[in-house]
Amino acid sequence: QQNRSHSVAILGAPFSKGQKRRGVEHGPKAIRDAGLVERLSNLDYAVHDFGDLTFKHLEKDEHFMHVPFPRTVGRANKLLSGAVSGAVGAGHTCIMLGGDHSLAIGSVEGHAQQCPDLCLIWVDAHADINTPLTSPSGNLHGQSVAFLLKDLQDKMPEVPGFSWLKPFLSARDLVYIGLRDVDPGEQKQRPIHLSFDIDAFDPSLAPATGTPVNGGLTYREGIYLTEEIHNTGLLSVMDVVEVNPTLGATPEAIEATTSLAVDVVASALGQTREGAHIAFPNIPEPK
Ligand code: HAR
Ligand code: MN
Ligand code: MN
Ligand code: MN
Repeated sequence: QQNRSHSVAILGAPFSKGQKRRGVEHGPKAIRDAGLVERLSNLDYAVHDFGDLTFKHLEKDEHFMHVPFPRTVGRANKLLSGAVSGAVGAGHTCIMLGGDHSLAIGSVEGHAQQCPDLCLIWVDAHADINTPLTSPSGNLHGQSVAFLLKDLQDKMPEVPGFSWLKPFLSARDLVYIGLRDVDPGEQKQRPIHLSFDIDAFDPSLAPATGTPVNGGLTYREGIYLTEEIHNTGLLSVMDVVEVNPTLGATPEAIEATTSLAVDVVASALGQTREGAHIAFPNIPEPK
């Protein structure tokens, strides 16, 4: 468990300009209100909540091709990158609460400043690997991976707002999910960046999100994934994105989504479904 830190940094990123539906900027507050800090403290982490970053909306920010808010998104990610780099550099495991998934650009880039050998696990209903030329929507949250990959460099135009970013990730550093049989000698001990889009779950479990797609992960599948990532001992940074508390049809739908977000973070940080971290001091005996 060599990469495991006992201190966790929480970074809120209330940002929604990587897509067109408002509300996902309330994700950090909604996930905190669902009890995240208490749950992680109960797992014996020293939890440092750094609060929310403050993002500027730039007044003059024309579309680039059909991509809206390129400079605003680029600048937000530059700011986030510095914050993630600082948190990882200070020795924390970092939990970034979005916000929309365009934020993974800055989160992964800041992580890579400290851990150039990181690998990226992308849990999502979507691949988010469109370029501005292939994107059907123009939305940058569907393009995050394309900004990171060296392999796509000659397919990427220069997007205003992103001149600070040089692609650094190889396609072989990225998995979407699914490895099932790896020999011990094939395993690489690398810091893991887990980018978790809540819409990977089935909409019946995570309804409060902007682009739900039927046929998603079950609770068991999603939590199994985060449990296994915890068991590697290599989790370094985790993004939780696309929780939109204004999109639930009922308070129950919103609560289901936010408490699921807390569950995936707690599980990635070692909470077991058996409740092994809550010891029962002594089992009462009948008189
Ligand atoms: N593939 C579509 C696009 O690029 C939809 C992307 C959508 N949404 C996200 N990202 N939540 O995972 O516009
Ligand atoms: Mn996504
Ligand atoms: Mn998605
Ligand atoms: Mn553990």
